[in-house]
Amino acid sequence: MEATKIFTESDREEQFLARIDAGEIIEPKDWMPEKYRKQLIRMMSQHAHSEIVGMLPEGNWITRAPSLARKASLIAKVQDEAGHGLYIYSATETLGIDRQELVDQFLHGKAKYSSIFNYPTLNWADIGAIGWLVDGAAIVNQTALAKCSYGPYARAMVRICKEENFHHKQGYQILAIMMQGSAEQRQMVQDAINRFWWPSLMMFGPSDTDSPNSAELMRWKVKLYSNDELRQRFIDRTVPQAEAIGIKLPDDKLKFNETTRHYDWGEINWDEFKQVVSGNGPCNKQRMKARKDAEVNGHWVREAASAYAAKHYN
Ligand code: BYC
Repeated sequence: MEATKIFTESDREEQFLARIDAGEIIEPKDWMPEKYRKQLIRMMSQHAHSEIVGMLPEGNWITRAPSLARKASLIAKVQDEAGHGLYIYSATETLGIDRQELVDQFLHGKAKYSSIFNYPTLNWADIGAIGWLVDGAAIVNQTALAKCSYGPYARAMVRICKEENFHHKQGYQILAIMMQGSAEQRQMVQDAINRFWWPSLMMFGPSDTDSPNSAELMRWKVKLYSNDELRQRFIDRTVPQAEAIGIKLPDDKLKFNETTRHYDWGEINWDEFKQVVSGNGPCNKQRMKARKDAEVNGHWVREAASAYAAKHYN
């Protein structure tokens, strides 16, 4: 009788890496290293929290949008962000963690969210800047993630990217129209871009030499490109869009390099990035308070929904 082969942990890990190398997609019921599962939970939950917190700076302008049409499209965008958060929470739950646990980690400061949402939205052009720059950066990052090795995350990204493309276009359109308006309107746009350009570049994370998670995530094809590669891709596609509508990006070193065929650009203020990520950005406290208040104020809704589900669906 043939002996049954006992697979050790390292055999399984070798098989897993062979699957990754062959470009196979990992599904929730497949064997995966514990570190892969943990890294995905960290990264995906940070992404979900970012989508939810991202509703706050834009939600700030719903009551003050300059027309009914602008109000309707802004409401739709903010609602889309809620949907993105929920898809990604669901995708994260396939890794064997409960949504409430993820939310608790966030509310207790144990899970991060994107630095970009700790900046205030001071004028209407900021809504255009967020759509154009923040959603533009998100598209570059998430188009790559739509091909990542973990099936539920990759599939969530496909739909999210389609919606982000709408957001990107509505943001760019807001700015393009304002740039054809009065001197004051053009000044508002320039002011918004001056404030949002560098924080948008920070969305891609620390530079490659300072990114502790990248090597592992790239080995597992969760990340297909490094932080700096995606940042460069975003700059290369955004500069011509700025020029097309007469926006000046606030970087004197920004210049097309004929040899590399990419734009050269200046230096990110990494001290500012570290401050914002560690809780000391302009709006960190305000954002956390808003989310904590929402958790408390929404308690009765969750309780009522659970009671209804227990009565009708169990
Ligand atoms: N902000 O080793 P690294 C959106 C943290 S939502 C805060 O390079 P990794 C949208 C990082 O977590 C945008 N923290 O990390 C929504 C790590 O800390 P921990 C969110 C940051 O994971 C509404 C440490 O720094 N998108 O698009 O390899 C409206 C070291 O970094 C940031 C996603 O989350 C940051 N910017 O790479 C419109 C996409 N950067 O956890 C738009 C998915 C880094 O070790 N996530 N950190 O304590 C990713 O692609 C990657 O997680 C990142 C970071 C590129 C963000």
